[in-house]
Parts: sequence; structure tokens; C-alpha cells
Amino acid sequence: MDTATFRKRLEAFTVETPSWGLANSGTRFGTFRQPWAAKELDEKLADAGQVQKYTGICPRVALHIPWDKTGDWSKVQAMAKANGVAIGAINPNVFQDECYQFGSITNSDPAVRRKAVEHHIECIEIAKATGSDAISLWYADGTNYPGQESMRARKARMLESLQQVYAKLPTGMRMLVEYKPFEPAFYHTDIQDWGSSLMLCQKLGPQAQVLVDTGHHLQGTNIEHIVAILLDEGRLGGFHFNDRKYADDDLTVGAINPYQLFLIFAELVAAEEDPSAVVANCAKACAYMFDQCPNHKPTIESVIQSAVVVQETWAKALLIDRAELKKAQDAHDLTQCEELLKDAFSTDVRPRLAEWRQSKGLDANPLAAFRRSGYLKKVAEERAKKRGAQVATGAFG
Ligand code: PSV
Ligand code: MN
Repeated sequence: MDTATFRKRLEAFTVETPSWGLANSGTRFGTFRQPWAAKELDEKLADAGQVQKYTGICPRVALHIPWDKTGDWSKVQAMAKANGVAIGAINPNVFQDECYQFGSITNSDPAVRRKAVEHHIECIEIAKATGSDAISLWYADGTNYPGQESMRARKARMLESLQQVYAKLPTGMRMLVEYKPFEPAFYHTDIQDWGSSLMLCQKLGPQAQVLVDTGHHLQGTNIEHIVAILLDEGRLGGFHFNDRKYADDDLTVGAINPYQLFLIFAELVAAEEDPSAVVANCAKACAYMFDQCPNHKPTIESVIQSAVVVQETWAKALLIDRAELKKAQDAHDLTQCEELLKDAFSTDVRPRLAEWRQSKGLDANPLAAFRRSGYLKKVAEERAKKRGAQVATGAFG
């Protein structure tokens, strides 16, 4: 790939920061508070602005409603702009209220389903008001014990509720449907895998697409294969990037398995060049987002690390010699196929990325520059003062 094309495709790759990844978060065992963690939306936008300022590839922030709910959305849009970012996907929250104990859009009680659907519709309105073009849906819905409920009845209610939401989507707005095999439901999850998600999207219509959260797979799942299938069907809507060792660990991207991320990107890079417009457009429109909860590491540092890793990995995937790979594939030369992937993966792209950053007026090393800035210390002091005796609470309460 020539330098100009490499640069163009590198620059087209941007990733959204999750507002909830900048707040205090924890596990079911506890939350260890970080003195600088953002709490109010203005703080989250300021922190997301820092990620963008140092990496140059995170120009949007995903919001979670009601955690980020405020009265004046045009003010939020302006505040985001002042921090050098825009509002990304709007995430409804139908998993915390008492009434959702036995499900939200699948609940057997029509009044609970209505409340959940109305919350989605409110999120569509927020997306319109903030200039966002996507709502991103994840459900804790499921059951904990065999025999607890009819899984088929829940499936029917899920579709009916989502059809009501879909009907309210304006032209150009996407509905991204995420899946997860287990947790918090421990017997069955209503949208447990990509197949369930795809089936729903196909029934709903073209504006519904599947969202792949890399942490939402059982051990050993071939995620790049799932990505390839969804691309081929034109139904891959986006990603939540994070890393994991065991389950939905929400670790910094690349912390555990950077080669898997590379193989996922290899599929996406290839799809962008596909002769089929359905596949190529699907890949180009894919919404890249982080979904990580750095509950032991400084929030912003962890997101900056993730941003650097995804950009490096994207650059490596761009370097795969596709013409040679095709030749090797046609000749069934497995060794050469593997070598070509490994060659790209082993290339040290850091000097190229440092050069790119400097050409954009960014520091060559985003994390080092952020650390030098003293931002965490500064906001820890400011936020402690601002909160006074108020106890800092995070995304999870
Ligand atoms: C819970 O698993 C989760 O991490 C999902 O991945 C959602 O995308 C995220 O929370 C925000 O609701
Ligand atoms: Mn997710």
C-alpha cells in the first residue's frame, strides 16, 4: 500500500470513548474510587477531550442515559465541542431500575415493557438533539434458573418491543444491537450471541445492525470469523473494544490478546477493499467504540493506552500484503499465508505513528505527554474541592 493510501486509511480510523469508562466503576465486590474520576457530564466531556487531545483518534463520546442525563442537550453539544469532541452513540439503561429485575423489553408485565420502550424512544430523541447517529442497545435480560420462564415468549416480547423502538428511528440513525452470553443472567441471556442479534436485526430492518463487544464471547470463540460473517451480510454495525482473560473483564485493549485484535482488523481492512459495495460500505461505516471500565488503573490513562493500541493494530492490519496473501491462498501455501500475517503483525509501526502524530501537531507519545501534563493531579484537586463533603459515586451508583 502506498504511503498516501496508508495515511488516508489510518486517518479514517477513529474510536469513540465511553463516558462510563471515565467515571468510577467497580465490580460486584466493590468500587475503589479514583480521586480524579469524572462524575458529572461536564467532567466526562473534559476527560474525553484529553483522550482526543493526546491521541487524535477519539473525536466522539458515547453517552449512557440516565447516567449522563441533563436538561439542556444543545448546551451539552456545545460543551463537547469546546472540549474538541462530539456526541457519539446514545446508550439506554434498562438494567438498573427495580422494575427490571425480571427483564426490561422482555418482561412479562406490559407496563414494564412500555416503560423500557419509552426510555429507548427518549434516547432516540436525545440522539437527535445531540447530533448523534446511533443508539446502542445492551440488555441484562435473561433468566437465572431453568424453567423460570418461557424463553420463546421472551423472544417474542423482545422482538415486539424492539419493533416499536425501530419504528421511531429517523432516517440515517442506526440501532446497534449488542449480545452477551451470560452475566448478569446466569442461566440464559435473551440476546446471547451474534446469531440471536443478527436474527433480530434482520427482522427489524436495515437500520438495525449487530454490535460486537470483544469481551462478550465464551473462551475460544473465533471472533474474527463472526466479524467476517456479519460483514458479508452487511450487518456489522460496530464494536465495543476491550480485552479479557476470562469473561467480560473490560480490561485495556491489547492487554491480553493483541493478536486476536489484529486478526479482527485484518477482516475489516480486507472488507473495506471488497468489490461488493454491501461489504465495503458496511466495513467503512462500522462504529468503533471502547467499552472498558478501568477500575484499578487511572481512567484516562487506560483509554489512551487502548487508543494507542488500536491505532497501532489498525496500522499493522493495513500493512498486510493482500496481493501476496491472495497468491498464497490460491496456491494453498498455508505457511506463506501465515508468514504474511505475522510479518505485518510484527512490524514496528510506532515510528510511523509517531511521525503521523507530529504531522498533526500531536506529541509522538500520547501517554507520556498526558502524564507530563499533570492533568490528573489538577482535576483530582479541583473535583475534590467541587464535591466538598459529597461522596463521589461512579457510573454504577
Ligand atoms: C455490560 O456487559 C456492559 O459492559 C455492556 O457491554 C454494555 O455495552 C455496557 O455495559 C454499557 O451498558
Ligand atoms: Mn459493551
